[in-house]
Amino acid sequence: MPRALITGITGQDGLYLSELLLSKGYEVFGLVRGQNNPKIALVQETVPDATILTGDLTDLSSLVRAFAVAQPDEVYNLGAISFVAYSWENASLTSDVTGKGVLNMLEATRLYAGDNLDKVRFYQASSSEMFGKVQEVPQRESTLLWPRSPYGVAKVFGHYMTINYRESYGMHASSGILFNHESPRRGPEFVTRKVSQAVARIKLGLQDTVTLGNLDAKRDWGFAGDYVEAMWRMLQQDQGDDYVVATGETHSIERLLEVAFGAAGIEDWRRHVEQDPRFMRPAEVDLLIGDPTKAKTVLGWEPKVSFEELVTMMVESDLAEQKALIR
Ligand code: NAP
Ligand code: F7E
Repeated sequence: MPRALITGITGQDGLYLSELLLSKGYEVFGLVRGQNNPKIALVQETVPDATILTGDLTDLSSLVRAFAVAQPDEVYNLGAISFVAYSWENASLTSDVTGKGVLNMLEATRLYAGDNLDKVRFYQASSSEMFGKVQEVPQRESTLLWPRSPYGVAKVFGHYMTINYRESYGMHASSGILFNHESPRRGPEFVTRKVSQAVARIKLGLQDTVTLGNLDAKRDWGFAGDYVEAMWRMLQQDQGDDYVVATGETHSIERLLEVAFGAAGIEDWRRHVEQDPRFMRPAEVDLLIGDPTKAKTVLGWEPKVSFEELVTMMVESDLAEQKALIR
């Protein structure tokens, strides 16, 4: 039975990846931070067969202990402070967790493997935010990185550190440059879920408007359930490498609003949307669109859920959740 250690198991991707690996017969260990993390219950309910270990990405000794217990064949480093807007207000913490946390995980992996680095494979959750002020359209593995937020800068550090461990020590280390991926499990602070939750509540008469920031930004949005499959496929290759994982389509926030309100049968979305500079960012990433050719040709990976299906899935899930809350 292969063994996997996942950081960030309480997050959106951690839950989908745990489900995928358990369905493939893996023994799954998930790192959870804090002395009484409220999301432990969610993990236990969603993936009861996963084993929870305590640790924090900023505490190397806790990671070394987690490796000793999990004895992993595969390591998926998904843990991060992942909300871009928050990263300006907490730049140092974001650098420690999202940036230096990757170095801690790579070191813990190297210490665990000792002279036998072949025994473990490493996945780093890199991000399209690294492209920031994009230097090429669409963005691919070779596109120059130009991050626009402390989060993006921290991810660039983790990305290059992963490549450096591959080149310095011959570690089987892969960096998945994933474009935005969403689901009903997406945190409510991110724009897709903020919109799907608001649409559900507006439809049910629980609120009248939603307040957003920049409606012109464009993102390449896919379904998180599809994207964790690409992570796993990267670690099944003979060599570690870097891969862009994206749909190859881009949509504006305005288009997101049109599709989300439309899914609830509300045609005139503009009547329900307000804007507030509070939700604008000091430096915006205007356009992201990925070229997933390498993932398709090398990994045999393709997204299955379309943008419209994804948004409809999220609105329907939030409608069911909100209805259950008012019952
Ligand atoms: P998420 O839902 O925000 O989950 C982040 C996870 O990191 C949570 O489990 C969180 O634990 C954990 N974490 C935060 N600080 C930690 C610390 N100090 N030590 C250990 N764990 C810590 O993020 P996601 O959407 O699943 O994304 C997974 C990874 O992919 C992240 O690294 C993210 O930056 C990256 N990524 C995401 C996307 C996307 O569109 N979703 C795209 C590209 C890359 P708590 O529950 O305790 O906070
Ligand atoms: O913003 C605009 C905002 O917060 C998307 C993370 O998973 O994907 C995610 O980062 C866009 C931006 O995601 C609101 O300005 C407008 O242009 O949903 P988001 P993100 O910043 O793209 C990348 C790939 C990651 O790696 C990250 O971890 O939407 N926007 N109005 C808004 N965004 C939010 N959150 N809230 C608004 O009210």
